[in-house]
Amino acid sequence: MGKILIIGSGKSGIAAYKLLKSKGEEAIVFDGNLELDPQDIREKLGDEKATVLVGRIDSEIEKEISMVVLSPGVPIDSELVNHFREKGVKISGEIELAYSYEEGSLLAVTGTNGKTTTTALLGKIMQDYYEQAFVVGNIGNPYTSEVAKTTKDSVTVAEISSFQLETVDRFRPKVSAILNITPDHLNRHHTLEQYTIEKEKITKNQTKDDYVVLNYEDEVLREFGKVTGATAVYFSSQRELEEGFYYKDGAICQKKDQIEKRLLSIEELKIIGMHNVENAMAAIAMADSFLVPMDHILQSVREFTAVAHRIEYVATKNGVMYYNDSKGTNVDAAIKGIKAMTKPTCLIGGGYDKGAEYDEWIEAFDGKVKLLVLIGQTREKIAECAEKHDFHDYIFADSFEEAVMICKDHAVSGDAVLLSPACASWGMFDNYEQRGDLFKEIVNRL
Ligand code: UMA
Repeated sequence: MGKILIIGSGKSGIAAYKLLKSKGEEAIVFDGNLELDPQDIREKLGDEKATVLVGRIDSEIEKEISMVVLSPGVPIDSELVNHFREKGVKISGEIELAYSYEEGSLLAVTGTNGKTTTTALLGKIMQDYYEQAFVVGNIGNPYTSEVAKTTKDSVTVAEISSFQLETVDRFRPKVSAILNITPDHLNRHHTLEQYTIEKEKITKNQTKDDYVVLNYEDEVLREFGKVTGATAVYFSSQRELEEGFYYKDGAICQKKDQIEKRLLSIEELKIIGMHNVENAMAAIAMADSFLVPMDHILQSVREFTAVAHRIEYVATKNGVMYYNDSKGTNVDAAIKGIKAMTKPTCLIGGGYDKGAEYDEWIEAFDGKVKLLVLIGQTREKIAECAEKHDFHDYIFADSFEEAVMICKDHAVSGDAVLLSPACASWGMFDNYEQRGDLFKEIVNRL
């Protein structure tokens, strides 16, 4: 066997290298960013002798490569990847690589929104009940960094993005979930149809012995449940189902063999908003399909608190409440952010352009947004869209710090300030966590 080329020296690439090395494989790390220093990367790899290439790959080295492992951020149709594909080199992804070493059971969550909260909640349920449970994937902890510790009795809960699903091959979760599908990442997947195909790949190798938890209120997913190879389990926030999990009269209910059970009142939840009721139902349905006893599941659900950067309360300054929803990286997520607000709100929006349309977000303002402060690459595009919807109370800020200060100056006691940008952070930040952390830091300094 030749050498394995890992593309990308971020979190996933580093973890993939360490895993391969521990398994006695010969790996090389490549990163396309010319500004990176190979020595810094070797340090992160913890291997002074590692072959690290930045910017280009020598033809001598190229000849030895028998497989390429992509980091999630690397598009499968990029020039470099196409080049290797044309040469007949096997292309895989970091998730698929990790899965090839999985010894225990895997549960996997995808969807446009809610996947981090659902994964964290399901992870807590599993960690409370089983001796060994890992929480990995898009949530920020690469699967390759944990998989070597798995055993036949361990349980792994993975958050899987559409990027990561592009390269799955044998990946087969015992229980999967697709929470919802709304337009996101269209610059990478090009069309909503292609994005949907990527999401549905989470069930690619599942059989009727496996389960897929689906949102009944998403028409595409409702139909998908009829054709998928896995056993479909539905949840709904809108109606009573003949079988499955649903919200009714202030409670999460389950119907099985025509018998309805009221599982818990939503007042017992520490996470707010109907979207979180959906996330809780999905996690409960997944754990139930995995045969965790319901009383254990519900105890963990009652204890679970919100994930950072998701409508996270930061502080109250001069009577103004500040909320960090930096994870509102697309229109649908940001709609949930603004919908959760009950006060006049100064809203910070804008960032990296993923090719989205902002109409539905502006419509969701619903008279609550007193000022929209726009930042980043998308600010003109959002302003044009706001004009179209007769919303004129916006302002441009040239820096993130300035945006927060403008909000501070305009908000009066009783108002709220919300960072929920409807855009990715790239271009101004490395990731949404960094954006949210800076927001919290500035607010706490006020
Ligand atoms: N790079 C190349 N060539 C390319 C593209 C990137 O060399 O064509 C290099 C970059 O120069 C950089 C490195 O690859 O040095 C970055 O790799 P990456 O973008 O895959 O980032 P990682 O640090 O490995 O983080 C990835 C996920 N990032 C993306 O999907 C963009 C993280 O999800 C995930 O937490 C991590 O793996 C865990 O394994 C973040 C994300 O934004 C949170 N996800 C998107 C989302 O949630 O919407 C999908």
